[in-house]
Amino acid sequence: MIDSLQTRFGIPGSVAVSPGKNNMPRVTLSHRSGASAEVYLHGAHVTSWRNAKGEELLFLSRESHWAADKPIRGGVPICFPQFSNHGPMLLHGFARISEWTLTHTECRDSGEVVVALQFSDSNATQALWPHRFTFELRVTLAETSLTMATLVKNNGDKPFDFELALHTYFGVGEIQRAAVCGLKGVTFSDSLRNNINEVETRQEIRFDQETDRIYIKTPDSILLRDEARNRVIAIQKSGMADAVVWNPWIAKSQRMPDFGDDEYLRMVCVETGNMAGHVNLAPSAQWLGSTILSVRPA
Ligand code: TA6
Repeated sequence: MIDSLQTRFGIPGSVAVSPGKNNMPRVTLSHRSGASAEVYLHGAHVTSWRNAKGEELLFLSRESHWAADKPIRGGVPICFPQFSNHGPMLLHGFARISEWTLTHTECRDSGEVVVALQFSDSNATQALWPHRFTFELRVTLAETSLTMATLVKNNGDKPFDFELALHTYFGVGEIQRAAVCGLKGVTFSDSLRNNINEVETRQEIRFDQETDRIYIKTPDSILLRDEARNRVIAIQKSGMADAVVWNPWIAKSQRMPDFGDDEYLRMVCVETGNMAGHVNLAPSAQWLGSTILSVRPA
């Protein structure tokens, strides 16, 4: 199957389909600058984004599962049609543990490298969520940016509500020298304090304890400062209302079997999507949302 995908979708020097961890199908995007990215068909899961120097910008746990029935720990899990435990489904919904279909690859004259994957309803999803849908993820790699565009289509004859998140795990040099900026004045729901709402007062959110907050209707531009590595990652969302900031810190890290006890020191999640409220999609309608990650020296 991987060989036939490579034959159909491979582009010499730009796109390769090959066996990844545990022989799971993986698409590797290579930009002429030296930047690269990897996307698994399992969950349409972006597992790597490297800058032109080959430095990894995302976090991937050394303890991650690589199994058909489990999410990959790290990179960019896709949460859909439910975020967290906001409904009756398994945590974060079924999209991230489903097998997606590779539908398109492209290397543009500008040098950008593109891969698109699709996921539609099945008997299995209908049993969990009785709606007909198509979800497309389009990943575009440029020299200093990675764009993830999501499209959800309602293929049925009745409206449905969904939540969606790009649950991005960023790598940082040292968590004590990392800061998330741009959320001052935004109302957040604190998942660690019975979901109470408060207003963020800090211009720079820094980390010295478990942090798990859904920021509601945030500005579209958020910054992650990685002081230890002297770099800034700009997070620019569009069509996505909310953001989550999460670091598990010590105790939760120890409770997660697919996460190293010390790995909280080198990661932070800044997630984008609609997690504080549902998107309602009418029959035949489609919803578009995207997030552009770009990296620059601090
Ligand atoms: O986005 C934050 C969060 O909801 C945390 O509460 C934590 O559960 C995290 O997602 C990871 O979820 P997972 O199911 O991947 O362990």
